[in-house]
Amino acid sequence: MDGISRVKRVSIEGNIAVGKSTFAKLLQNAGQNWEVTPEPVSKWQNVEEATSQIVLSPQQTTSNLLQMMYQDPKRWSYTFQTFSCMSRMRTQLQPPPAKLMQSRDTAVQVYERSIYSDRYIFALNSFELGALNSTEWAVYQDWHSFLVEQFGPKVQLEGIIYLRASPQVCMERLGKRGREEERGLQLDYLDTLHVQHENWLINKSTKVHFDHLKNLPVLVLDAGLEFEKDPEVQARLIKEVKIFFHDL
Ligand code: UDP
Ligand code: D5M
Ligand code: MG
Repeated sequence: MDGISRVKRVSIEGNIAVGKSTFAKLLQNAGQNWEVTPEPVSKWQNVEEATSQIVLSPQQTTSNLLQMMYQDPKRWSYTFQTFSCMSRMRTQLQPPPAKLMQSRDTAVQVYERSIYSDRYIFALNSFELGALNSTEWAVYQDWHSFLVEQFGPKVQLEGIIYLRASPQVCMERLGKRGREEERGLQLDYLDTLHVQHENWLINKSTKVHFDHLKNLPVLVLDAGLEFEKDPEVQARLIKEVKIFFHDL
């Protein structure tokens, strides 16, 4: 096996503000044989910078697509889904760093969310809530399937870590984080996203369209525990992840 195909790919999934980025940092500091790629939220907050479009005048404002989507979901959800999925696609197509390819032990590239949660959590949820209409949903699914099929093994995952907590806990953490664009988010919205995660990763009732996703190992971690400041809880969670990686 060559270096690239020996590196396993795993995504961290979970509701908004459950603690994915916090956990990703802990994981990054806990081992040499994995590399964690955070979610590119800043790109969605400044589209011109992310797409290298030159800002022509100081008066010209930058486009915060995350904010636009939350302020006017029907107008901007489709645009947001195209941009977030493209940015995740780019991330998942990057070759792993040399240190992982040279590693003799199990090496793992870890992503914060994936092109699969984009579709089976957010885009699906947006369609069910009416923010994507049936034409937009059909077009989205068509190009999403086409891209995943074209890129094949390059964008496949070998496992998923699901950080699971109640929507109430996520709501508290969301408030604590205080991201400006998310100020108007209601518990109801986190409830719907929670159900999407449960249907996809626990009940397996979400219809998925790619064979490799059907029997993907899922490690469920109790993120309802306060892990950010508790080294004992952290050690327990990291131990579970190490065993999961070892068995991939
Ligand atoms: N957080 C917390 N306790 C935890 C984990 C996270 O209070 O055990 C806080 C963290 O400091 C941040 C917020 O929850 O203010 C959201 O965390 P993060 O950005 O990691 O969540 P994500 O949206 O990436 O899942
Ligand atoms: O996720 C970052 C923020 O981006 C959060 O407000 C959810 C939103 N997000 C991420 N991906 C999508 C898609 N595909 N559609 C709609 N909204 C999305 P966080 O959980 O804070 O790391
Ligand atoms: Mg995050």
